[in-house]
Amino acid sequence: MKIKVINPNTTASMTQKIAETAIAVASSGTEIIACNPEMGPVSIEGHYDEALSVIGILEEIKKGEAAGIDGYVIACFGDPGLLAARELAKGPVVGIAEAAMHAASFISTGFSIVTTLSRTRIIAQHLVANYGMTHFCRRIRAIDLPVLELEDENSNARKTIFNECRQALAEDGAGAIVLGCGGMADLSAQLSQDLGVPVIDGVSVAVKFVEALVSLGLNTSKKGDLAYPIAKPYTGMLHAFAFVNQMPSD
Ligand code: 2AL
Repeated sequence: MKIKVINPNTTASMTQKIAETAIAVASSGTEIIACNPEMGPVSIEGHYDEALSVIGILEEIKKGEAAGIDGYVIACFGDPGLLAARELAKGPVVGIAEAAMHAASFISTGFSIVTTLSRTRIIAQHLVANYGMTHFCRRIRAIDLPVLELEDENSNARKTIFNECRQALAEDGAGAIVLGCGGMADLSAQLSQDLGVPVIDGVSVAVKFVEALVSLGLNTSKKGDLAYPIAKPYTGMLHAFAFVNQMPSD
């Protein structure tokens, strides 16, 4: 099967890191196609970045549908454009935040999220509520480092994340940690080992969830609100985004 893993920001080094993580967990019969949009923010650190990233994500989904992709991962912790992507896609689309939170709820009774900038905590908070995870999420913590610091080998991001996770375990009553950024995808194994609790990277679990759904023949429901978008003209710069070709439904 073919799974397209979309890094919603346009930083190629982060896309590469996400690709390596996805390939490492994928089954032998799974082809991972990792990409980032051509246009959009270099990092997603707020509502504005998130809103503008969605156009590029949808372009990648549209290209994926033409290329026969079986399922998608949206690899940014805000799960930007998730429902819009599901409208466009035949197969399953899974966001890394929903994947990580659901996985954490299977293996602990409470988790803490460790994310990047404080201003993005509200995005995670909205998702926790939306996904029915209020019962499980103990606390949303921020390390207050910009997303692109995670790409800098010389930054102290790793140490800062480790310390925040340790504090979460000491103070929050959490049994697991959810990493709150796609750029943290390479850190979960080492952190799990060092901290002695499950530290969950959403990229890995989202790939495995998509594999499970595709292999069970479970596609996005095309009944109701996730049906293909309504064909109508789009004006101005968004002219090319009008949905014109009704995808074959089954
Ligand atoms: C993210 C993420 O996962 N990728 C990105 O650019 N911004 N979210 C976050 N909270 O740091």
